[in-house]
Amino acid sequence: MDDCIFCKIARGEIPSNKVYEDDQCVAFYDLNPMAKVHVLIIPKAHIANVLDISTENSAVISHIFEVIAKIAKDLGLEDGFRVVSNCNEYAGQSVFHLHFHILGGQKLSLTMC
Ligand code: DGP
Repeated sequence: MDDCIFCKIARGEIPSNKVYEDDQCVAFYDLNPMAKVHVLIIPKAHIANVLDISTENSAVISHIFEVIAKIAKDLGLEDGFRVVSNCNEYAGQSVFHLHFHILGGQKLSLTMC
């Protein structure tokens, strides 16, 4: 996807503050943090949002959750954190490349993300 911001981050064409990267996914700090720790994790392959997850592309989702567990431990979030994926207009999705917000580093209110 030529003009997708997160595809460009995945390809290294736009700089990001990365916390993790492998051949399938990349995780980086959110530009507009909603919590003391706010990391986004994305598949490198373009998937628009949760509605586009299918049998053909879902292997990366379980991989991403394994990586989320690693990142949470690496960043000291064992006391608790939240994983959120906004899907489409009503949820306020603003970047149409599947991403999971990892929010933590503090006690989270129920309204955060
Ligand atoms: P959502 O509303 O769920 O689509 O969240 C998109 C998030 O992406 C939002 O919290 C801000 C973040 N974001 C948008 N553009 C960039 C960028 O270029 N770099 C980084 N690091 N984050 C971005």
